[in-house]
Amino acid sequence: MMFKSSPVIKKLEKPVLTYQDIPYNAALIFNAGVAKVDGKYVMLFRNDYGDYAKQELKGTNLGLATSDDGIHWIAEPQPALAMKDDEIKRIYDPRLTVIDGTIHICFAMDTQHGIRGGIATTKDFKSLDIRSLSAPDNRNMVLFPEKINGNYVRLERPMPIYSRKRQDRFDIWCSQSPDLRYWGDTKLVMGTEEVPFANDKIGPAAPPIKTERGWLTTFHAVWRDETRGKHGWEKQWTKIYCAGIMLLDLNDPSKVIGFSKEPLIAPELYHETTEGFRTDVIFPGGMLLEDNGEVKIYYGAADTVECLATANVDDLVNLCLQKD
Ligand code: BMA
Repeated sequence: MMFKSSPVIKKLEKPVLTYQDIPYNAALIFNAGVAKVDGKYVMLFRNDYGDYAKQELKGTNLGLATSDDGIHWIAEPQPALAMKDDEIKRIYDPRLTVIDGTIHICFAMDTQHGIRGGIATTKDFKSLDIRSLSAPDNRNMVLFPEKINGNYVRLERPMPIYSRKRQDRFDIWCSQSPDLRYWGDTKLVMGTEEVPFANDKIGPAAPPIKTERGWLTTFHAVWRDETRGKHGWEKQWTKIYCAGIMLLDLNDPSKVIGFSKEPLIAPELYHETTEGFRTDVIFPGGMLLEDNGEVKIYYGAADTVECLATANVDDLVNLCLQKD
């Protein structure tokens, strides 16, 4: 199966951040969350550290980088955050949402008893005030940037196994909370079977942005091909990750107004398809709407580097509304 990015997408030819830009031990720099705070861009990225040349990974921490233009990034001298104890193995794949001036971080947490989705607030990216941790297995949580009908809203991706015939048929769900702590009123947003470029699983990607026509948001979609052999460092990597785009109802974000039946971003460039830990992976975690209508989409590529693509907001909305 060959996938192509939508013509509305412009990719930067080179990644915006790689392990070579990091002043401490780093190997894979990817799946970052990005926000604009007081006019400055901040990026919280995942660092699987170890030795890139030897293809050895030793652990995961989160690093912070800042930028004046959203393109050129400077990493802080030390890692920002890590979490590990008898129960917690690591936290990873952060997504950032600013709500009423407060930075919220959604993250995945691997524990001895399963994968939990966490939501925290932070003032300085050095410590987290954890507001909720889901029951396992759940991850890819993203928060909407404002309360809707008085409640916080998140997209999430629980991982049912027994009830989905022991296959990865994981879907996108939506929950609400009055206080970020107690979550409920959970509704299905989109099932894997609805997405023509997914035969395995889907999940939320970057936190949504608001447009006049609805909440615009990316998702990741996984195509599995068991005939594919070695791609990247491991013996076998059979999955291809593309990004999709959808529009959700402003008043009830569990309702899909429309979505593109074709991928928005597909793996095509050398650092997306050929070089890296798990090639053919596009995994957006940050999406920003600029005043001139440009949308910046930050995505991890090949689970190895952090990249940027841009598109016009109206083009993205039109892709979702297109009838096929
Ligand atoms: C998912 C997560 C992501 C990763 C992706 C591709 O299940 O682990 O962190 O980018 O797989 O390996």
